[in-house]
Parts: sequence; C-alpha cells; structure tokens
Amino acid sequence: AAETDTTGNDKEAGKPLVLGFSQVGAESGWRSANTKSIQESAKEAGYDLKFSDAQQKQENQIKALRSFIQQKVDVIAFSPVVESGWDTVLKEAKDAGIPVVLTDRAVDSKDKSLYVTFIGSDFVEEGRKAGQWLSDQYKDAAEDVNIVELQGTTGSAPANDRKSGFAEVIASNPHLKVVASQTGDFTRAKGKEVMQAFLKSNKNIDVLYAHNDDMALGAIQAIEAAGLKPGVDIKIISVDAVKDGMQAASEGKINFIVECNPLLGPQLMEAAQSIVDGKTLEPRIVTIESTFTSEQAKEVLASRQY
Ligand code: GYE
Repeated sequence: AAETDTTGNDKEAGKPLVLGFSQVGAESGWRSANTKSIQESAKEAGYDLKFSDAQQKQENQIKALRSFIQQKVDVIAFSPVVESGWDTVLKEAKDAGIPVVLTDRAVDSKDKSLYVTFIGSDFVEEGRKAGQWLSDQYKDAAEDVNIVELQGTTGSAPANDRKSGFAEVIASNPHLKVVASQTGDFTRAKGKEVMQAFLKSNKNIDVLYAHNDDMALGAIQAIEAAGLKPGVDIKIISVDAVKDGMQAASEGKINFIVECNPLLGPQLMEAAQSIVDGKTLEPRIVTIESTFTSEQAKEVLASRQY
C-alpha cells in the first residue's frame, strides 16, 4: 500500500485508503448498528470502503476476502462468522502483503502473525457478568433453578465464549442447572422457535439466558403465547443492550442485560490509518462495556445511541 497522509489519502496519487470489510450478515439489531457505525466512520474518514455481507456463511466470507486480495485493497477487516478455518485465506492475505484486522469476533488461529489486531468485546467476561447476576439472585435458593439457554450462531466466538463464561460462574452453585441449551442463530425468528420447543419439553423453566437481545425478544413472544409472563414467571438475561432489548428491559420483560458495544467503526478506521502509516498496534483492543437491570434500563433508555 502506498504511503498515506492523516486524512487517509495517498500522498502521491491523492487516492483514498481502500478498506475491504466483510460483515457477518444482518442477523440482529447489534449487527445493524455495527454496520452503520463502520459505514459512517469510513465515510467520515474519507476512505473507500468495499463492504460485503456474508449472510452468516463462512464460505461467502472466504470469497469476499479472496476478492479483496485480488483487488489489492490497502487493509482487509472482517468479523469472522465462526472461529475456526481461517488459516489458509489469512495466509493468502499475508503472502499478498495485505494487513488484516479482526473486528467484533475472534479467530482461533494459532499463528498470531496472520492478523495485526483484534478489536472487540471480551465475550467470556460478558458471559461471566450474566452468570454473576444470576448467582447473586439465587444465592439462597434451596431448590433447583432450571435454566434454558439460547446460544448464538454455532461455532461463533460470542456463542462459545458467552456459554463458557456463564457456565464457569454458575458452577459454584449446584442448584443452578442448565436443563436445555440450543442455538437460535442470534435471530428473533429462531429465538422464538427454539423457545417454543423448550416450553414444550420442559415443564418448569425458571430462567432464560439468551446470548443476544434479538433471541430474547423472539423468546418473549413464545413465552407470552404460552400464557406466561416474561421477566416474572421466567427470568430473562440477555446480551447486547440494543434499543429494543433495553425497551423490553425497561418494561420488566428482560431482567438483566449485559452490554456489548457495536460502535466499532471509529476504532477500526483509526487502526487502518495507523497500519498504513506504519505504526505498531496493540494486538488486542478491548471495548469497554457495562450492564443494566430493568430500573437502570428505564433510566438510560432515551439516551441510547443504538
Ligand atoms: O451479540 C449478536 C450478533 O458478534 C457481538 O453478533 C456480536 C454478536 C451480537 O448477531 O447480536
């Protein structure tokens, strides 16, 4: 890539920095906010953004990455749908001399030289926060607490990590039992469908832990259709804290939300600029996040950006 000045323009040719970005899909409110953030900050930075939507399929993402390599973009960024299976295509980018930035989701590649940095949340920590709230709620429980879990997309970093962080924390209380756990693919439709099945096969569900708000929102429809009160008959914990999730929390239908910030655009543009400027980046850039109870959701709802 040619040398660029601070506005992202090629010093000699006056060409903007070319960033190839492969997005996961459009599966959730989180994803829409993330896409908007990336598109808006690229525009603001004056970069030429080549945006590609993988529709939650790894094969589409690999194709997009190969096309970015062929086009000789300055920087490739992507949010990997799943964690494994990236070494070959990442090696191709490396051999072509194109730096790669991971945003939002991680890969499990052993060779850390295959990408420059990973910008995103700590999903294990998010799972722990969800588990901690539940453990505190039921610390005096004398009977078993039946938990059902709606997992994110199978094999994705947030599904793997939100599951393990949660399991790690609730393990200290033997009454906290996950009685069913299945993927809802991070979508409302699937969240509703799987929750319907959970309700059919499990008589006494006390708690739902959903790996994102959208699946929780779909599940709420199923719970209400079954004549039960979400947030009361079944306690609900979710992750993301997007507008619709926060709305449901402020109505008491979701009891606890762990925040996951989708506004990664500005940090990504900064990283791309630093790379073409030849600066060294930290290999891990973690986003700062908090949590919300129903009361807290009510207080901040109006000021939420996404
Ligand atoms: O939580 C979910 C989305 O990778 C953090 O993907 C992201 C997750 C997010 O579909 O809503």
